[in-house]
Amino acid sequence: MLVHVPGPWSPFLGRLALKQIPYQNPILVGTFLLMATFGVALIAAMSYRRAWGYLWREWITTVDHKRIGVMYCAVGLLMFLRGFIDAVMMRTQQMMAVGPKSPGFLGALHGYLPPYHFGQIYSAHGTIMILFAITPILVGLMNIVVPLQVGARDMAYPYLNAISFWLTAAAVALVMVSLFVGDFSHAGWVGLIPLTELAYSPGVGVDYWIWAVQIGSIGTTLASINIIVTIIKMRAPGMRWTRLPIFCWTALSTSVVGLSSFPVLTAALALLSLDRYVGTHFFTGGLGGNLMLYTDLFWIWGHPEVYYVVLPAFGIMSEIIPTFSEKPLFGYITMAAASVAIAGISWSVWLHHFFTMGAGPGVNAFFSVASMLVGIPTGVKVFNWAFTLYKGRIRFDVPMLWALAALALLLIGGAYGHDAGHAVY
Ligand SMILES: [Cu+2]
Repeated sequence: MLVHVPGPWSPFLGRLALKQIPYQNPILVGTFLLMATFGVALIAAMSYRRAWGYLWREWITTVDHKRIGVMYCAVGLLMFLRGFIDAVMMRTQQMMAVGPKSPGFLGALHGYLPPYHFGQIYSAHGTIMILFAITPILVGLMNIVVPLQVGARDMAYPYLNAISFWLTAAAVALVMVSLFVGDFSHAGWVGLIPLTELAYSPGVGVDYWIWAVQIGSIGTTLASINIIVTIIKMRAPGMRWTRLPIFCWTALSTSVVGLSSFPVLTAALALLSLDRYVGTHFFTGGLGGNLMLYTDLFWIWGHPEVYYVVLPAFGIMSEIIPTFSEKPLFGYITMAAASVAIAGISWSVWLHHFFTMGAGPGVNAFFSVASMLVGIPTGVKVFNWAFTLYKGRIRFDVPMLWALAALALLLIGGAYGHDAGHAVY
């Protein structure tokens, strides 16, 4: 475990000191050596192929929506790998640690990860998978597809699009740096309050988490603005709302959700930063602070974020199922309306993430009923997909198999009482 004693402050490095580098942890040192070797090899290969100029001109400085989309997907996939490794580490730890059925691994009663390290992996896994894997992959896909589907040359604001991507990339870089300098938050991906307060987490981990999430969510807010304006203003002549491709309907709904919810997260994290850096008491227990205020603000973003990641996925299904059934989509209007309805209802359900926190029976009842309501537009979608399949000439190609599996998963998840989005939470 790293011991956090604030060291002397210097103008250039701040409080950064050698002891922030976890050289006593063999897992992190091993990971660092592996990544450093890979990095050096990559730099050498790039130099040998004289690819730096090409990389700079064609990718790093590009404002082309397809290239930015590809880079979003690449970053998302890379972080998906990182999140996957985190998951494997958590599961192997649970396998090896002592429990009712396991006597402990090779005499090590508590597995191979110290609790503090496990907490970081657990928090990094959640943060990465939701904010830096699924979200960038879907934003990347919308970037590639939306301008093509509405018949625009590019996004409405190509330069802003590049800024959105590089903000996300910077946030990802912060998360990766936290592996080797200092540490990452151990307070879960939701930033459990009051664990994220300075008194309980005096180290730099929570600060890494705040800054990474803050920068990344500003990038996603800007991306949402871009997609909304592109769909509203850049449609080809003659493309009325009833002719908008169905994926664009979900992209539009999801971006409205993103634009209206990410700023709440930005505000919540800004208040948390004030608590940590300035000594305010927005979320601390005493001195007038309120723990539930943070939880409310976080989930006012957190729940709509569920739909931010599931609506474009619904859009993908709505494109694949008609294509591989060789029939037009059944119930286009209701499908578009269902996307908008899901986006709307996503606003009134956030409290179902903390029913036991003591909001009172009336409030809990309201949020239970509102949560059930999401089932109606989602059910409309499932029936529309089913009727699209009905009497279609179905081709079981790979995309169709994935779409059908997603449909099955949606039904099973619904039967168990989880709505589509919460299956991934
Ligand atoms: Cu929820």
